[in-house]
Amino acid sequence: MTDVADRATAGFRREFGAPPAGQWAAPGRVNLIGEHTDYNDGFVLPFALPLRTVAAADRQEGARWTVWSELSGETIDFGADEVDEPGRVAGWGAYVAGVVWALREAGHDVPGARLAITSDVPLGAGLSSSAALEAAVLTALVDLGGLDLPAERQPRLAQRAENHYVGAPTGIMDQSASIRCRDGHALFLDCRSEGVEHIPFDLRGAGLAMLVVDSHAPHRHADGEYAARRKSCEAGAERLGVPALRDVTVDQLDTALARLDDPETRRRVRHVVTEDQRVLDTVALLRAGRVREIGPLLTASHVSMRDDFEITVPEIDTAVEAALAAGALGARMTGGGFGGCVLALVEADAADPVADAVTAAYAEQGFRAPDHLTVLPAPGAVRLT
Ligand code: GAF
Repeated sequence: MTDVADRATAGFRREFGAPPAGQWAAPGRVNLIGEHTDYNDGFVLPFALPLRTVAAADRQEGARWTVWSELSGETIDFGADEVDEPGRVAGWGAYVAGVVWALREAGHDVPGARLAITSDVPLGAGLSSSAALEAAVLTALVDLGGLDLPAERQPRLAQRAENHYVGAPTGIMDQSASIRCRDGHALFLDCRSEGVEHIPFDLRGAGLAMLVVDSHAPHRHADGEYAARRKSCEAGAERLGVPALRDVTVDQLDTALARLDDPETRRRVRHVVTEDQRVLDTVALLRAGRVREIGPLLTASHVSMRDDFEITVPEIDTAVEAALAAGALGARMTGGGFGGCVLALVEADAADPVADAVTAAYAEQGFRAPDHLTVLPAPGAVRLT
């Protein structure tokens, strides 16, 4: 198959009979650590994948947007009327229309445009294909229209598209990762201030590799469960009298837990508070160049997601256990949960044996065979041509 960017340009030419004015690429992500902390105003540490969504685009007259998607094979067309009424553009088109809507809502003079969209980011694997789509479209429209919207303000706008137009109550991590990540670095993001620090993450230099295993576990009620976790966290913060769970430190945790009478809320709070600390500890190790030592923090994060936040599924737990038993230095589910991918930090020469061990464990359990790839931190959204 040809390169994702070449396919976007070829698709644009075929659909619209002319070359595009440019191409904009935005990556999917994995989250190294810091799960379900973003909407609690906490800390996250994602990095961008070398898998990208590309928008080849050009301006067109008037407030009209015409969009071809390689994946669906459809071309959709909508104007300002449809955009201004959330719900009128559905399916994948809602992510595109949502970005136009959020820009217009924020007072930007959004240029009409024709776009051709291609992607290497697998759908439904928990690798942020939706944020990659939003970010590719957003950066294309910002550049085409010469809009005054610096990169640091773009994630909030893309998140608004997802929350209010698409209707998914997600935090700000995925859009920030797709837009703000840097090659060779993980993105340490404070989700309250939106301040970032680019943390060098030199896996190769440390003789290590990051294995990403796609569990292929069907997403079971993921949307409703995500919203339920978010509600529990908000209820916990309210009961504790803090603006968000970010405001509870690990030193205060026992006292805080003693004030909560609902055992489920206690578990949710414990996950978020300890997870924030694990992000800070991981960042401290990476800053000191002690990459190999982050393994136990990754595994502790997984245990917390499994036992306290209760967002893992048997396929995911099997992958983590098999990877650890085969010698991974640490392993955890990445992303929102109820399926998706597992990260395993491994010695560079152990990636294949660990992947084989996971595949064998899946066969033994009768699960559909997993896919895997090894990844290095890639750049965030960028104009290609
Ligand atoms: C999903 C959401 F989109 C993110 O905002 C984040 O909450 C994540 O789940 C869990 O850490 O990817």
